[in-house]
Amino acid sequence: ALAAALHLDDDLNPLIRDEFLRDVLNGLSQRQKTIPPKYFYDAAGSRLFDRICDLPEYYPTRTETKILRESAQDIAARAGWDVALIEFGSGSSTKVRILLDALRLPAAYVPIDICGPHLEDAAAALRRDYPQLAVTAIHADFTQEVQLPDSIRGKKRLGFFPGSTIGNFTPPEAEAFLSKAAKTLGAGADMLVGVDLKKHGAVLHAAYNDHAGVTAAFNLNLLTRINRELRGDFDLSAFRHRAVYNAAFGRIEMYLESLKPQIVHIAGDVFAFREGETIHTENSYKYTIESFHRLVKKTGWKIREVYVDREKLFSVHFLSR
Ligand code: AVJ
Repeated sequence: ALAAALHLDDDLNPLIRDEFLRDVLNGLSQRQKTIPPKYFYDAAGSRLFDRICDLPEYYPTRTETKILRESAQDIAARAGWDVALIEFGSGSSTKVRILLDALRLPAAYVPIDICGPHLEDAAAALRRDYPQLAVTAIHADFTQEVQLPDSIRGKKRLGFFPGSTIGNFTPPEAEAFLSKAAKTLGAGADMLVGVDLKKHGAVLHAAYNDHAGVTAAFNLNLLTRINRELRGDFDLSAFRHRAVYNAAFGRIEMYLESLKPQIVHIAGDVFAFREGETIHTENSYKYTIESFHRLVKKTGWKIREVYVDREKLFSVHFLSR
């Protein structure tokens, strides 16, 4: 209620808005124009992402959900009693319910998300469905330093980073994030990380080029957001969504491609696009179990268990400090 009264949404949170402007002006001044994927998640973008998760081509969500259901008891036994569950990039907080149902008297749930309105809605729904659970929502960009609430001081922590959100980081960034999370969560903490696995390029291509065009709408919504929040004048019909699998880098790359030579204004600045010129909007790295474990070994975490579906599409890793 306080957050709603203060209008703590992305459009009006001055810290996040200033950084958005800086990152967009900076990113569009590079030779390869680029905008960080965290800016996809305004209220409309968060809703579009929820629709992506339900697409027939987008296998990660339903596969990870199945893995979590099948491993929930094992996860709960490893995590123990009275843990504080902290989720990085919690979105609609759907998957965490599988853990909350299996964990032994969880002490608290701390969802962290960059999208204020989506976070508050998800937190309210959880408070309704889990009245015994202390839910402390943190509206923040988890790629920056996040201060955990005093209410979970002294509690054993379980970090939750599902969905292969870690794939948005380059491998060195992923390593740095895991090292920082180890420090934030503290001694004795555990962490569950969902990681998408390398597979046939055609399966990956289909997952990011869905027939219904939801991924295209999600990508293009970034331009709508710039138009609204940063006084931009992007013509949405003059750009198209592109997603390709770069096998050499082991990653899906998403772009917005200019369909003609054109000039765009943002907050008084001018940007020229050639026909075919792109804005790089997202990387989504894919790992093998071995390559992810090599990365984890360079951080403060030990690998306790890995849960995988039968088809080896997706993996969930249980890490301990
Ligand atoms: C939220 C980063 C895991 O990379 O699959 C889905 C985002 N982009 N479709 C992903 C996304 C296009 C998603 N992550």
